[in-house]
Amino acid sequence: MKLYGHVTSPYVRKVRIALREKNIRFEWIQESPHDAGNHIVAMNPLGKVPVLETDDGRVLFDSTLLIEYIDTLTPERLIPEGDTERLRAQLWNTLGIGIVDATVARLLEGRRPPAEQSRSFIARQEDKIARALAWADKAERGAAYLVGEHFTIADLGLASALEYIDFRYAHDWRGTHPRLARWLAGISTRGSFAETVPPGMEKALDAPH
Ligand SMILES: N[C@@H](CCC(=O)N[C@@H](CS)C(=O)NCC(=O)O)C(=O)O
Repeated sequence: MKLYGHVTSPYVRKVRIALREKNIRFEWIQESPHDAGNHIVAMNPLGKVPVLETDDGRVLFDSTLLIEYIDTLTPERLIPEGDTERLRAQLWNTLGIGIVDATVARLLEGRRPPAEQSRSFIARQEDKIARALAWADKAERGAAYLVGEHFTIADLGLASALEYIDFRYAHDWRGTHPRLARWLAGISTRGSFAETVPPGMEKALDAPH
């Protein structure tokens, strides 16, 4: 199968982590929807990455759907099969998606010409991230994994979101959320995380917090 998307996209990274966790081989076509002449809009009318082309020629888009598809390809599931556990795990993943969405929105607003930037829009995104961190720190139960006894979509979604904060909105969230920081330190050592760190992110992760 072929995965389309650029290396710094947090949504693309989630899919790469899922593929690595499940030891699924794939060809990675490093294209951004912002590149001139890119193939993304021809495959995804929304013009976003990640996009996946399956071995039987289907084209799928959106990281959440791609992980759902990838999860069906091997028996060990990232998305728990029981209704209650799946709902709990997907709630954590949804929190992670919201953190990434807010961090991306904040980043893009900050890249507009200074005179066009909205300070209140940026503050709203920062408030969302702060509330999500507080929610996660309170709800986290102090175990290696957020749901059940294994690594799931909950861990993938939240840990990749927290590392994305370090990459694009570096601030001392660990000082105020030590439990969450401890949990993340464990997840970050996984091969799937260590091997998918985008260039420039290593420094952010190693920086003192
Ligand atoms: N909900 C989508 C979001 C994907 C997304 O926003 N990707 C960004 C890259 S980080 C993108 O392609 N942006 C281009 C655009 O919005 O025009 C997913 O989970 O895959």
